[in-house]
Amino acid sequence: MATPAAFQPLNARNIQRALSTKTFGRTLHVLEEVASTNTQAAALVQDGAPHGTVVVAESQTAGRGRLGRHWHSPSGKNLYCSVLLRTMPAREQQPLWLSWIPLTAALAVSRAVQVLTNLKPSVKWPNDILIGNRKLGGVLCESSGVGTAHVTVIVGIGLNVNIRQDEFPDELREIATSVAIESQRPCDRTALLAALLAELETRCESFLAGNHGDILEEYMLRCSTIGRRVRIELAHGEQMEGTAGSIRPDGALRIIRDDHTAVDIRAGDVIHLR
Ligand code: BT5
Repeated sequence: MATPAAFQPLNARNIQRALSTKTFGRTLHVLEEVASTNTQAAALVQDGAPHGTVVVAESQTAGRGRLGRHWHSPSGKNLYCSVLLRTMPAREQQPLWLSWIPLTAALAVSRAVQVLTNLKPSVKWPNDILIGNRKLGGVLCESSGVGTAHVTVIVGIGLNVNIRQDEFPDELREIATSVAIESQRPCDRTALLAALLAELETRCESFLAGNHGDILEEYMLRCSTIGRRVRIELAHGEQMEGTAGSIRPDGALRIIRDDHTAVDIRAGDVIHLR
């Protein structure tokens, strides 16, 4: 009997057949094991890889989160991929786009999961994908050449697809989830990757066409941080508590503190308190 799609290994031919994109994934590297798809994509930048190149791996031995944190990347279960962005808006729009790319990627991932399942993941500012309070996926963007004519951004996406709860290590079991756990059925990773690339490409094009407001509006609607009591952990160990008010046009999170002053946060970890 044929193996159901959900359990088939990823391969370039099947992924490319499933693609509906113009550019994203048309140059595609599918690897069995890699240290980090972001590191692999960075090496391809040096070789002149085109805009929309995708690296996807069955497993990562040194998958990374932000600030050098570890990303749990067991083989054959989930999606670990990196998308190379080279097409940038005009110089003066670039800082805005660079701050919106991670948020846009989180939005694309959550929308792709919704398209293929009965689930509606939220985004936690800036770039976590959640179901309830559990983490379904995360985004790590790494840029180079900022301020020059050759800016590149690697959008790294980790998404838990078919991993079971008992397969997570102890430290993640209570805080992480997967598409299969939530929808109670396995999910076809090839179809999910193709949907994700389509959602990401559409939003990147939309931003570059000047429709920045549409992405902000969509993000606000999907963001479970808005209206929540939150603690922000800033660099250097500083902390702040307040209520998340809104997302600013530049992608910052506006916090209203208990003394009613507003602070815009551009980088930090957010903890949803209640
Ligand atoms: C992220 O970092 O959420 C970004 C993760 C990006 C991973 C992708 S995989 C493809 C590409 N190549 C890479 O090397 N990386 C990218 P951060 O917000 O810092 O969250 C990291 C934290 O999430 C960890 O400290 C754990 O608490 C938790 N975590 C680790 N692995 C997880 C997993 N598989 N599912 C859910 N949570 C996880």
